[in-house]
Amino acid sequence: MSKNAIIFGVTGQDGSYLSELLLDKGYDVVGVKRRSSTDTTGRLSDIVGNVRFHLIEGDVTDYASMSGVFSQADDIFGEHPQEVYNLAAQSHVGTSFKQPLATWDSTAKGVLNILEVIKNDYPKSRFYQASTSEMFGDNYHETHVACDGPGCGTTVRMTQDESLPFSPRSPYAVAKVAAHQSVKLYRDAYGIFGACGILFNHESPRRGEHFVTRKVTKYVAKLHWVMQRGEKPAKLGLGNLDIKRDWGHAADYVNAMWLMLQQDEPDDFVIATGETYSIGQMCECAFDCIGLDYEDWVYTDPQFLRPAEVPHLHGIPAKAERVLNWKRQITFRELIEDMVNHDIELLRSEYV
Ligand code: NAP
Ligand code: F7E
Repeated sequence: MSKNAIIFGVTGQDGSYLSELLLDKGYDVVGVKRRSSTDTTGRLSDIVGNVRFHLIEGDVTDYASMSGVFSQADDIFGEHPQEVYNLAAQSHVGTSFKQPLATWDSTAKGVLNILEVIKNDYPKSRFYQASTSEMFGDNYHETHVACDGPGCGTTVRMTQDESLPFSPRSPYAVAKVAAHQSVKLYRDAYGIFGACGILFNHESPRRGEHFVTRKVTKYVAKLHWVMQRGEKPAKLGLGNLDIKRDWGHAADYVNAMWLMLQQDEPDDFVIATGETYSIGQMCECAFDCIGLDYEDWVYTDPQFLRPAEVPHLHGIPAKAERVLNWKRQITFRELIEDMVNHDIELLRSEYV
């Protein structure tokens, strides 16, 4: 039997990787993009034109629009949508402090709009919700572990898994908790197949340019070319360099989304690498790709500090490894090298 899926947020980083994954698996895909005055399909350039990929317009903040998307997908597939992936959100944490209501509308209310359409008219459609490690906020499990080295004793490991209560630290995270709990409620109350992936940070060469990894790899790429001309660029302003994140590759993470909708029962899963690095260590890795020391090029700019922070993320993906048989394939160093090399190539025509 042929498979089909709707993807909300198809123009984003994850939407593009997930579309490619599903098309490779033989799915018919309806990708939903919101109306825009400029073209937002840059990340989809490899698949626009594929006869099994159908791009339609819709805005998750509008119930009528969601209802219309499902009807259109019905017509395109010739049957009810089998799988529905919701990746749509205002996903920048820093921006959510400046636009809390717009963030709420797309990130929380948008999910309820889709859940209501499923509950009312498409109860057999399986639903994936893009939950986030940001929901844990400043909460973590503490474990004392032996550390290497003479006289070292023990060290405290701070980690997050599915059993940890949420403690959101931004308007974005508050909206994501509301969405996450709504999916759980619709699962328990109405029997909807709703699964939430609690994904830790994942990046790629397609990452938005205002997230910290891409901001750094773009700067490193520029530095690479400008130095070859014997010029010296301005330094890079960043926020807090001591914050720690668990960074994986988006291509690995969309596979986990798909696996969650192939299970017999819906459930929630932490998807992470099990490693954590500070922003400073990430910079070190990126600048290392071109043989430079980041401390010579980076300074702290207060405009990038947030009113509240999530200081330490370190996910334990044991449940996903056990139940989904999922494991990340791409290491942290490979991820950062992939991004730096991509950004160097992107700038080549400007400098050569
Ligand atoms: P992204 O690149 O920012 O993509 C977000 C997508 O949502 C874009 O396609 C955007 O459309 C769309 N969108 C925003 N508001 C919308 C609306 N009102 N109606 C319809 N579409 C709307 O994010 P991502 O990194 O791919 O992440 C995908 C999802 O996973 C998001 O929900 C994010 O919050 C969540 N998440 C991400 C990470 C991560 O580290 N990447 C980790 C955990 C969870 P435009 O192109 O028009 O802006
Ligand atoms: O920040 C710090 C910043 O914006 C990472 C989203 O995909 O992952 C992402 O959220 C850390 C933060 O991602 C700068 O304060 C320092 O502590 O790259 P980011 P994020 O906030 O972790 C989660 C899992 C999601 O769900 C979100 O959708 O880096 N930081 N200096 C900086 N961050 C930015 N953006 N820019 C700086 O200059």
